[in-house]
Amino acid sequence: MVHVLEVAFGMSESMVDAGANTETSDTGPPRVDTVVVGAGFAGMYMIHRMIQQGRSVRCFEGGTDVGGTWYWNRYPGARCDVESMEYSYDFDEQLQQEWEWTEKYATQPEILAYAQHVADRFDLRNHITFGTRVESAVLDESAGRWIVTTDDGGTVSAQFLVMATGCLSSANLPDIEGRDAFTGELVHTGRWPHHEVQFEGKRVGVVGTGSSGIQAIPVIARTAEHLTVFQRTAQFTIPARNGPLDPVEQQRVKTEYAAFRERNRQMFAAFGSKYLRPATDALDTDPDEFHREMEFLWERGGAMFLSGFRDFMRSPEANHMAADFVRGKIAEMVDDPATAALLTPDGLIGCKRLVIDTDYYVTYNRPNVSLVDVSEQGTPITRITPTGIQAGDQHHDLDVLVFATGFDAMTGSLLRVDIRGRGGKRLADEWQAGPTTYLGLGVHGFPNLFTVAGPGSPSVLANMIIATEQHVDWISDCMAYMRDQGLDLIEADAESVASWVEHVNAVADRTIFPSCNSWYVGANIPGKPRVFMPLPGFPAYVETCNNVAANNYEGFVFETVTA
Ligand code: NA7
Repeated sequence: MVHVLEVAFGMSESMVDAGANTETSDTGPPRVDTVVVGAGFAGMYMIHRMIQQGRSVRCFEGGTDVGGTWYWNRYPGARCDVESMEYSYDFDEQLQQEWEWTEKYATQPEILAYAQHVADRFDLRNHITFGTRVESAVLDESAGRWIVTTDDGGTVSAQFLVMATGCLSSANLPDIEGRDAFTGELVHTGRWPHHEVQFEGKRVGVVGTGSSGIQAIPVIARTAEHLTVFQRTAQFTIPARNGPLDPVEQQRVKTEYAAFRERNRQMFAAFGSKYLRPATDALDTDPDEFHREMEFLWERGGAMFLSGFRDFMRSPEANHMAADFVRGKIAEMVDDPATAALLTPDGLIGCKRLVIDTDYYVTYNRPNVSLVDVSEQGTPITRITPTGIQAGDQHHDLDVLVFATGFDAMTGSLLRVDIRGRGGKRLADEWQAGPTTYLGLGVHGFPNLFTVAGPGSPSVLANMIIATEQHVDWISDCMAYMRDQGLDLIEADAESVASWVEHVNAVADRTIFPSCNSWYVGANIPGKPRVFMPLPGFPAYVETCNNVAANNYEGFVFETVTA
């Protein structure tokens, strides 16, 4: 079926079977109820819900398989920082009972295998056109439909357009002079090739020390002849303490999976309820007691490190206490004091997304690893040469160059599609000063466009699978409501958008998050407007979404299209 679609799009835009359950048309492009962009975890579940509702759905995916983030980020050491028993779908009890995870934190290949299993189990592939990107989506206002055009020249008309394009999917490959002239192998962690990249006997350079670099560096160091890490900003990372998943623990969770999920949904970031302990404020804690607790948290490891005290994410003073503790640990772990000093971050901890690692800092004790400071105070990279990197006066000879330089987060992939709503207005223009949404789900002027994990929703500040499931359920329920009520179009009201943006800022301003130069505020992309994009606090957000739905989708406006 998919093959028919791809071929037919190239030949004629009408009278084609655009895949499972698709309407045909003799006057225009093939019609479906819903177009989904992206076949990561969000898109896959969206397809499933559409099938359940008996709707025709067509998903376009740039990759050759499902998995999204876990399809693209196949770099060595890639691993989730949410524990396996929590980083999985909870919409199907049988699915969560039958899947067996092997490690506390799952590797990329295991998560990808899980995504593939879900695609097969729920028969999703028939509805996905792989290797095809959506280039534009233009609203036909009179018909109330989205005309979606793909990079193979195909066009499809849809009532609903669901952007499941991912928050960390538009790779940021810095435009450094000479980049394309490098004669060795040049790769980006977020676009890792499908062939095996060889490090053995090679001089490897890694640019970037965010989560991707920190995961890849210890693994590459094991085989590379020499590894040079180019660090612009030091990053805080906490030991993951990963290991095999205890089968008894896995079984115990499965005996009460629904309740376990529910407890996690009540957590700030929708994960980690099993680590909940009565928390106090660091500023009110006796210094010895504080230190004991910090040692405990460090030994436990993992992303819940900063939940140990209630004021870490609210009070800069308390946060500094946590940051100083970790700075002390770095000094203990790294043998060479100069290297330790370079690896020690200034400022607040957790303000940029906290990284969790396996053997990161101690990797710098290896004789085949060196660290180069490419910050303004050090020797910034001036250009890439055919044989390496020029930083300050020094040329570093390299055979393989790994860019672990992150993503144009949250809006990058959305805006890569030329989306035009009412009056032909472009989403990219409307968002020039920063993204504005209602609930992170709808945009004024763009009826029947839904963004899954869009800016203004918890998204990257929550367990992503759970956050996207909540969005997909909300969107699907909304579509069902519209069908029941005979409504064709839904659009976020301009005032609701304005007050939602204010709300997101107010909530974020009660935390330390907006204060540093992170990808949460778009600071990693030159020229990107500085706006804090995600909304902290999953449970309160879900309650708001539920109330909006219960109040007949308050803040949205509905319309009926008369033919
Ligand atoms: P991040 O966290 O955005 O990290 C990117 C890293 O690349 C960071 O250290 C950057 O330094 C560095 N960078 C970016 N551009 C350059 C240039 N031009 N020169 C030198 N260094 C550069 O991306 P990740 O992929 O590691 O992680 C993203 C998320 O994915 C992560 O938070 C997890 O949620 C999973 P900077 O700090 O900007 O100075």
